[in-house]
Amino acid sequence: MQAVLKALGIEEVNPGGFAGQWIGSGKTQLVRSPIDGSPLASVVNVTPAEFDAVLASCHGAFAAWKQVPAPKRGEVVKALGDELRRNKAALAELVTLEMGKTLREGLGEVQEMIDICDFAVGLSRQLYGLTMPSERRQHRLQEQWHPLGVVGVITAFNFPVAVWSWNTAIALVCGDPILWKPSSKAPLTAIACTKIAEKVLRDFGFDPAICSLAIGRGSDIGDLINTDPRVALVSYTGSVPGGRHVGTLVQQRFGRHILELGGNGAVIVSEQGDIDIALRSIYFGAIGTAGQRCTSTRRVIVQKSLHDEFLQRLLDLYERTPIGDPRQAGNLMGPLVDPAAVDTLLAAIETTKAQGGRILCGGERLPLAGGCYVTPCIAAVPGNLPIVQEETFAPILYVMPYGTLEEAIALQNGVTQGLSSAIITNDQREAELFLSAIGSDCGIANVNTGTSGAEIGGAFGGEKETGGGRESGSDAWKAYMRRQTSAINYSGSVELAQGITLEL
Ligand code: UN1
Repeated sequence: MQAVLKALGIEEVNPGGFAGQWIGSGKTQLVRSPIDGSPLASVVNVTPAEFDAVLASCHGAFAAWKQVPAPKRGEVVKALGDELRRNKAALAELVTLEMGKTLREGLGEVQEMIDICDFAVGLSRQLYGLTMPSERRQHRLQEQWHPLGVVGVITAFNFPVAVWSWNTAIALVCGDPILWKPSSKAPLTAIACTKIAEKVLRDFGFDPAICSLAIGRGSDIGDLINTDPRVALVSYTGSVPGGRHVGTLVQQRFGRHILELGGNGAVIVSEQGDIDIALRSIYFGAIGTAGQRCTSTRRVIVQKSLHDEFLQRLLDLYERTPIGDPRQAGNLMGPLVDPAAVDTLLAAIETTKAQGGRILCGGERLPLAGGCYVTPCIAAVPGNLPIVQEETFAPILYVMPYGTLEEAIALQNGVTQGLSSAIITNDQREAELFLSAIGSDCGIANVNTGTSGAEIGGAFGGEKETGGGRESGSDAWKAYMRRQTSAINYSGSVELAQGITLEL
């Protein structure tokens, strides 16, 4: 553990702000590992005045950064990717130590960071604008994409480094500086990443404040980000109530936001599907990251004819789940992030019972090594009970039966969130219906693979109360840039659009 902290530049006490230099004199918090409660290191939060210094330097860095040619900015992101490759094992282990996901998932998370850097390097030469035919003679109509400004990135504990990288790699090539406010539950990984970015920026001779950091509470530091017009775009990952708050504040000042809020992932298991594929996809989707992904599988909607057999096989898998220290390769499930998360799960189980659900397995506290361990839970429910509508950020999986595919799609869509969904079927008509305009209403709709584990190449995000934002690949970069449309007249005379004449 000490070797990992040392390799990533984490000291016993760490300032939580980076404004081109490290600052922090606010409240000190001791970060403990959910694996066994052992102390990792302390972080000193920034005060509101220090936050202002962070934002001022980040905003100041924009003036020069936006003038660097995009492919040159891409070279910086390429070096960032290389540095992440070098630090992959250490960073993954720190993710595991700090928030408890298994090491193999930690490695996957860092791989996502490397992948988005590679994507962004290519993107740095592909920030394409369009030219359109003008309706006027000897005119040209075009659009260009320009850097936007400071991107405030507010991240959650569950993907403590990948979500920063999706935003940062893209924002950097787009010419935007980044101000990161990580979850207070995962500040050490944020310090480690910022140190990596600092080194890369310094090596190139760029202002390291391009990748700034401000650790502090959402209610003070978060709101300073939300309300300050110097932050052009706020990219927020978190709960639905949190997103409603952020979105409202940012909208009041006509800032931009990308909201990545709650999910309620469902998998439809058709009798036309491969049951082994269904089991593996659902199992990983539900217990992976101990059910703490926004893309986690929370609901299984299974065809009546195979309901009982499917459930039995899933229960067998659940009961064999190796739970324990997430650094040990044999364990598939580590702890929840903190004791409060355990309490939330236990409360959801009681509510499920009270609302008529049946707990079929799991949902118990495991007294392992002083950590926040639970057994993963399956509940049989008749449909989307009120508790099923809620995103309980823990390993509780609701299984419900369906008759026709139309009923299954109605169940899948019958929640307020709209992030991720999947169908397991070998019937092309079923798959196409699920993907059609009258199919899944989610931002992610998969066929024969689970709800989580999205690749960075696609745009990531969802509809309804998930917030509508898109991050990561495809053309999500456009949210990080300012679009400018130009009409250019080379005719030597004035011609008005829409056929309007001007007699002088
Ligand atoms: C999240 O849970 O906030 O699709 C992000 C996935 C990951 C990202 C999840 N690539 O599960």
